[in-house]
Amino acid sequence: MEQVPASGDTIAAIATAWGEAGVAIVRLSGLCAVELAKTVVRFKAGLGFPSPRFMRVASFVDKDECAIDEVLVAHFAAPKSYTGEDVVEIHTHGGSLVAQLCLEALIRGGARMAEPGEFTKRAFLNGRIDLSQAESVLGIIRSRSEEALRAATRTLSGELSAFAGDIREELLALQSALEVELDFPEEGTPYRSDGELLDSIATLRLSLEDLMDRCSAGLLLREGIRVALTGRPNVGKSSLLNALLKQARAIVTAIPGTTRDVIEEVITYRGIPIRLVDTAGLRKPSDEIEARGIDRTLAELRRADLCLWVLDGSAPLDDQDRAYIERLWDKDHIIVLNKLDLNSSDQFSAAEDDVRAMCPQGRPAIQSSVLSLSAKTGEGLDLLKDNIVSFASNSGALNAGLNVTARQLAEVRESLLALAEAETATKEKAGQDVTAGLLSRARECLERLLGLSYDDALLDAIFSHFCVGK
Ligand SMILES: Nc1nc2c(ncn2[C@@H]2O[C@H](COP(=O)(O)OP(=O)(O)OP(=O)(O)O)[C@@H](O)[C@H]2O)c(=O)[nH]1
Ligand SMILES: [Mg+2]
Repeated sequence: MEQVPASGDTIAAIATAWGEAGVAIVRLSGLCAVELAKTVVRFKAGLGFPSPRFMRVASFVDKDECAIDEVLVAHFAAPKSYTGEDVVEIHTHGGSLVAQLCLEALIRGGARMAEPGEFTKRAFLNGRIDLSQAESVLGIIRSRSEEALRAATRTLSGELSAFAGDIREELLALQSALEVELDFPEEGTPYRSDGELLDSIATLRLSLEDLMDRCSAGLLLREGIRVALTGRPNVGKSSLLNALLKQARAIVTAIPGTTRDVIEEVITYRGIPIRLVDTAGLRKPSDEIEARGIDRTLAELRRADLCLWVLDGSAPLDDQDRAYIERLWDKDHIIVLNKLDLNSSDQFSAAEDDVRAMCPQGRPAIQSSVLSLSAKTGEGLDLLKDNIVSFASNSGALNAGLNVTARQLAEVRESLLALAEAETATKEKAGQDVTAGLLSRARECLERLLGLSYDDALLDAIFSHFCVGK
């Protein structure tokens, strides 16, 4: 076999999932990608390594030159490849063994096993994509619904970079104009009155809010909304979970205290993943196990985006129900009156009114609704799902959602906060230097979002979420 100089600079990994499949792909990237590939593949007589952007059939051979598999070799030359370096892909037959043998041979030849996400990291470091595009690659891999996938693709195609990039440039222009006025006051009176400055900041804030809405929508499309099914024992929480899933996932019995642990399942409705979390009924626990379950219920209640508080609508509300409902008014919730099949709909309407009447006047803007359904017959389930989705899509930006990570969303939020402070500072005449400083802070957040400024720790944090081979 040919020997090539060891090169830690050339990375290799299996890019396809482990397990039986039609093909498996071993990917190489770096200066020695072609040389390394040549050590493990043999082409038919008279044929050489494929030209860039071509594929060619070859034999994958072991160290004794025995053919192990018939493979396809693809070649993407630098700089027009995914990573911006020489990339070679060896497509073996599926199943894990051949690809594993091929990878091991390449490593023996001098390639280094790629870290998770290292191909995409190289694409970023070589200027092929910016950081927001790199993170959207992960979004594409993780998408569970078509809508989430579209949001990720929009981001990969550069929509987020263009949008956030434009806002960043406007922030920079405004900040520079203010700094010029500060540095050269003798040039004359400031051309920008406080009124004009406020108008410019307000316009930028609107754009940032729009960006924030689109990013929140994208995150929601990918991660879904977390909905906790909570309530007293025996009201039908697990029955509701099963009915929404259309499968008997959780154990249901007439014995109060059946569910002990948290059960989490995802359904997709109108393109939005809904994470349903069934919990143990709340009451004074009868044993240690139930007590642990109830601790978990309380933790889920805090964690959920939306709480479904389930009541047995066929029984009158008692003081304990009222006490629990009183405590719901701090959290977005839907109150569900279950077991509609057991009573007349008039009785349920009266019960709904009863619960609505408990809503204290003038509470902060939480979202709250009350509806009746039957987990047993399925009546009212679509209405419930519509309510959950309309709660989730409150921002109205779902169709334009941009795929972002929680990190990126936090940068947009931080930028918006700095801009709001700049607005206040200008109104309070705190001085142009203060406003300029806050505009600069808002801009820096967007630069971190776009990856115009980053450090190794940030890159490591981002790419460690990727799979090996991407
Ligand atoms: N008629 C009728 N019975 C229901 C309905 N939903 C649940 N039940 C019954 O109510 C009882 C309790 O149901 P579960 O789903 O186990 O109640 P749970 O709230 O999960 O109870 P815990 O796990 O003990 O907290 C069972 O006997 C169910 O068959 C419904 O819509 N109509
Ligand atoms: Mg249960």
